[in-house]
Amino acid sequence: MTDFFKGIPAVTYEGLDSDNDYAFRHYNPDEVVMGKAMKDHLRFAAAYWHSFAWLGGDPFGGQTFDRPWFDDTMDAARLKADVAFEMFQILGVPYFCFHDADVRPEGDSFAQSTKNLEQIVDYFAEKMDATGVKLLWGTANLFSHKRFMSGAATNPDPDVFAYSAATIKTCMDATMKLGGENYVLWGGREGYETLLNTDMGRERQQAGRMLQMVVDYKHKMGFKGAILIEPKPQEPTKHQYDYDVATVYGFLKDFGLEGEVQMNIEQGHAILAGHSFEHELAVARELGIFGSIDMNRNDYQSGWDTDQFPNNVPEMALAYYEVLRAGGFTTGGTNFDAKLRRQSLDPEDLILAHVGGMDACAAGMKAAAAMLEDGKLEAARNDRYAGWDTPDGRALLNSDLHGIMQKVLADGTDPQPRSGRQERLENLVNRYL
Ligand code: XLS
Ligand code: NI
Ligand code: NI
Repeated sequence: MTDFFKGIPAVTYEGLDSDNDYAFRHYNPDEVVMGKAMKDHLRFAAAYWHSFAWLGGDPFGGQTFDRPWFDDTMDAARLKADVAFEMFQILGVPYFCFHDADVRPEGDSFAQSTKNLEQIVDYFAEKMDATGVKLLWGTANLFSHKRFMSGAATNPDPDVFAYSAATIKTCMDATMKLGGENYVLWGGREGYETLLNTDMGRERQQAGRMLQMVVDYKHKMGFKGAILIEPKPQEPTKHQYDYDVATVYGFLKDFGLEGEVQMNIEQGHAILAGHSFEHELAVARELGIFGSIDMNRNDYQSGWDTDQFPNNVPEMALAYYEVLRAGGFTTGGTNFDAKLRRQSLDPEDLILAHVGGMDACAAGMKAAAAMLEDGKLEAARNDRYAGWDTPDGRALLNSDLHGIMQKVLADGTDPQPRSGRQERLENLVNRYL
């Protein structure tokens, strides 16, 4: 045991009447909701990078956090792992997620960085065995080091493409070895700053080829998990190629990968793209590519990714409603890709941020389940489209313009507008919160 979280108790469910900061008021892991335990609906994961590798900097100031593992040595990496697993246990999160760069020191060569990663992977394996904590997904950080400043797969320099491909292989190997349930690719610096120096056609081809190689390797190594792409419209580059779910779907189609790759959808990225979170979830569901979620929250006034812990239950209810309508998670889960504010210095802040986030998700999920089980919202939706379920409605899409015109003339078709009943439905949703 380290003494980082000294004095902080394991967090358990105490229910709505509890006044204890270190208790869940909604998240009751074994409570059954719609035939499934809450922990299996939500599949919570903690993100290594924001919780343990982020220094607390912003564009105007550097490090604010003071953590005993902020050092580029293997000993520090092991201490960081010790503390991370202590947090997973305090919270009772079943999963975690990491990038290579979060967990191991950068070596002075590719070979050394790989060796460092392998050693930490062995250390993780022991800790996972001892605690039962599992890996939701692994990923490669192909954006922080300056070698990636002009992109990874989309770099104008083929050496960077090669370095990136080799790095992805080591991270897929690490994920496989730890029994990870998914492998994630967020675009990082796959985008551009100015068209004046950018060959967009080449960059797209390079990105497509890299993704094909990832999928080939997945099959070759026998990885049973899902490959997930995480769309984001801006930041760090001005124009990110993986703008949103619909854009990524077009890209997947182009490279013949639509049956191979699913989406990891982040709330904050949806907001930056000018969408709601539930829009992105619904698009992925309708396209059959829903995978997992990164559950942070964006500030609505800022134009960047603020990665705050979630606390808005009504929004989460609508998001989990779409997740439940998609059939829930299979390999995916709810990853907190969220970070503290840089003034939240204390170890307690890190625990309480997760407690609040998990509870807000649980409350949202329960409300979503109640809405779905009651069926009033779906009944109203079905009623709105009921005309399409009549014999005439069904025949329409198999007809043609000429035939339809003949029928409109024969029937004297004269459509009458009907209310969309938005306010009534909004009132209905509020009853579940
Ligand atoms: C950045 C992304 C990143 C991914 C993992 O905005 O959210 O944290 O989740 O590379
Ligand atoms: Ni993000
Ligand atoms: Ni993310």
